[in-house]
Amino acid sequence: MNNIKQSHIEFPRLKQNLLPQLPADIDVPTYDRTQLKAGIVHIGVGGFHRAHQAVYTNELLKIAGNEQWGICGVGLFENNRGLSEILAAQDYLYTVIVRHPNGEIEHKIVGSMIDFLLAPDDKQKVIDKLAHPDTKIVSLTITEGGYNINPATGEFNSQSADIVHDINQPTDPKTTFGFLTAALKQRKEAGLPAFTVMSCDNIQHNGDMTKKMLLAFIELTDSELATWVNEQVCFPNSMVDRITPQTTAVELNHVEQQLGFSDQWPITCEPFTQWVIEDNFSQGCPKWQLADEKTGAQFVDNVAPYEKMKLRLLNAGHSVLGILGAVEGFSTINECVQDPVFKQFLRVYLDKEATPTLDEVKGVDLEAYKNDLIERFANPNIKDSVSRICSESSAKIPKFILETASQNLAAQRDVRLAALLIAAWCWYSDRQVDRYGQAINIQDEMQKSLHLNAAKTPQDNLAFIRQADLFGDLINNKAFVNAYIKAVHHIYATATQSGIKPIMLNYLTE
Ligand code: CS2
Repeated sequence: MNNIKQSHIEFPRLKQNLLPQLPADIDVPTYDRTQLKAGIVHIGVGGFHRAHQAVYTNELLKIAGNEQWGICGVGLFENNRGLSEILAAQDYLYTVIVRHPNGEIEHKIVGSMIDFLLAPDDKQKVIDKLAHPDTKIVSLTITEGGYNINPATGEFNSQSADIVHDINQPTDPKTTFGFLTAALKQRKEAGLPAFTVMSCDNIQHNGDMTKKMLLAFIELTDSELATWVNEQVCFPNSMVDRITPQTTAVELNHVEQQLGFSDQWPITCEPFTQWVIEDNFSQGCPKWQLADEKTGAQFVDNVAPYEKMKLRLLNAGHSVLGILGAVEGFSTINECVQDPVFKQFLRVYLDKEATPTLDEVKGVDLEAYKNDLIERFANPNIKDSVSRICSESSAKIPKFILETASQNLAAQRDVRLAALLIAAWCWYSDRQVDRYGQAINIQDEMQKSLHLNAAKTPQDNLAFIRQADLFGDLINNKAFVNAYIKAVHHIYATATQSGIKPIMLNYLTE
């Protein structure tokens, strides 16, 4: 949450004892929160978790007998301090503002979170919480970049500074893997059963991937523990979906003006929500499917086709709009998709490049899914920023776009639109401005190297895609290289004068 103006409070603060006084049309927790135990510890409490898993859990807790499934949030970084203080001041309650395309708004106070620990304050306390007998599930939204995967090889990156630190100082961890390992070791030594590690990040096979990364980390120091983890810890795969823009001052003001109280970190999100999970838990799991028959989670044997569909249509679609939109000077995703050229380009990308790589998804009509997706992107009341979508592109593009492109190349199918997207990413990493010369605020762990490599273009046309840690051996693929060089020429020749739309249009009519 950036740039939120802290208001000078005249409004009563959201707190447990305020709930009985709230207007009847606000959906409030009806269960006794004092009875909840933290069966779930969640690492990475961002907007998405609070609009998704915490909401499903909130609905579940309304059904008697589920008191063991409260959530304790964990923030690993100093920059989670603001959130930690806000949640503590609000008895861990917060408001979810669901905005429909027709302007209708629903308000919900979520009560499933009952505690929050900030790791920099007391790391052992976090380890003890994870190792507590009540903790049955440790869930993660640590972003695509949080898994320490080398995007080109798919292997664990054991060289990163924080990982090296955690290997050398296992009782003073910094990374998720360090904390999980310390806690699992403690559980093993205490004779306690393992918890489930449930990734809720946008990564294909997110459970399998988490298992692979965690085991690779533990193997570096304790192969006996690795064997125990391999045998005892379950890592369900899951597909998660709900568009949740960053909170801005608009939402704080909305709560004050419309609801009459102060919530210093409400969440806004779209009405659509989906969660498909494998039923694979070390110590049972909440019956999230019972939460609400309309929006309950779906437990399935194989999540892979759902994940692939979502990553390659929704997340890739976001990246297509976001990167090209950033060059064009758009600031929100709905603005992008309301532009007919962008909308058509997106649809052609989804139909011609993404869809041929998808497997059949039981019970899902892909045409309807894509139509709905475009409507979701166009929701004028969800002002999802282009900068949120473009943030950490170096972790997203390999997963959202390049895996699809590689599959298309192997099958000798077209990759022109993906190549244009990568060329646009190169141009904006190089120039760091939009077509009008307005600075683009790029947030990316790899920003420096992206810029340095991109800036060698157009003298060295291929410098950007020569970054093997992002693009693997794509540089050796003639069909991709040809499409990419062509796209680079177009963008570098005309983006500043006439923007990217004429080029996109050209690609659609060619
Ligand atoms: C977005 C996702 O980060 C991104 O680029 O595509 O955050 C997306 O909004 C969510 O996955 C929606 O479920």
